[in-house]
Amino acid sequence: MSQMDRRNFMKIMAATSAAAATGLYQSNSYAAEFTLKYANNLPVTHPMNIRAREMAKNIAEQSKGRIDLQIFPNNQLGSDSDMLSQIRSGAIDYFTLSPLILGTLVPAAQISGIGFAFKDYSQVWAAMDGDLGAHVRGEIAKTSVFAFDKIWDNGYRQTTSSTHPIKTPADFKGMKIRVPPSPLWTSMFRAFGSAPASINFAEVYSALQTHIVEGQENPLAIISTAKLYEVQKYCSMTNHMWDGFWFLGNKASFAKLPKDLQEIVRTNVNAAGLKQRVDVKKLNDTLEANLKAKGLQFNNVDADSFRDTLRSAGFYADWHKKFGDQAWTLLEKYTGKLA
Ligand code: X2X
Repeated sequence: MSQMDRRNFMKIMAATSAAAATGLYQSNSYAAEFTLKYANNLPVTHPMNIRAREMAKNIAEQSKGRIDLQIFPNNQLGSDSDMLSQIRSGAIDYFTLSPLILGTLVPAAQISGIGFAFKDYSQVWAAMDGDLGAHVRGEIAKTSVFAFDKIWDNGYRQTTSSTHPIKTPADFKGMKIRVPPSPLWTSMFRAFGSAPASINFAEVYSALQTHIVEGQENPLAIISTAKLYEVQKYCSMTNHMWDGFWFLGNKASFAKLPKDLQEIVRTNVNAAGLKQRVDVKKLNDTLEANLKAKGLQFNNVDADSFRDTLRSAGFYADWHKKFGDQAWTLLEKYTGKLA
């Protein structure tokens, strides 16, 4: 090899392995007819990205290479707020987002995040695969984006802190806690008397590390894969809400695909979502011992006292009014009476 060739070769090798390490690299040796972008906010090791990579491979195979679904994990394309703008405009084709953050665009979508609403997963999937989910997808479809039928899982959310454990509702009083950008999240922690700060997930690790906030709340699979245990001391199993990820598509982009390719995408997104639900639940159910070994101190709480605090603060009554009787009845059809 000449000096020049060698330099180019090394450059290409470096670029290739850097791309592979970040999960950006897609091994298509030919140009696909449709190159589509799917972006998300989670680390490459989270089940969401593991199942997404498998899904992209299946889509490439089943479409005989006509679709190349490129994955941009870990906020590579920006924060959730940035990616929400990108999918609205069509700069990206697919995006997974919490129903509550989607609430900044579609307020009705937040209803699945009402505190202490779903007692267990049988209620969650009955509601989200049933009439409540259908209602929300109908509201989302009034915008430039749509949601695939099967919502992906995030899990029941737990509270971490660098200052003190949350044992009773009073421990939330005055706490500087990061919440994702969403009116419902802010309202819920105000009802607990906390001082919530809206911060995109992309900034959470550094916000905790630099003590801009004391704590945050997320399912164990995220506390683990995003290594939040490195900058937190306590983990309180508050289970204060279930959260998922709507798999969103840009309508105009999807409409450009021939019907057979639409069907391949739809089938694979929904199938991967069902597998991801199983993976996420398993991780959330088994990570406690692992995180304890990494130094997090765990405690359980009495959920009823937290629910009572929200009830006394008027949280359920306020949101019932905001969502309206029809939507609230759909929620309570699955959860039972909430207030
Ligand atoms: O922002 C969060 O905390 C996260 C990762 O759980 C969501 O996407 C809602």
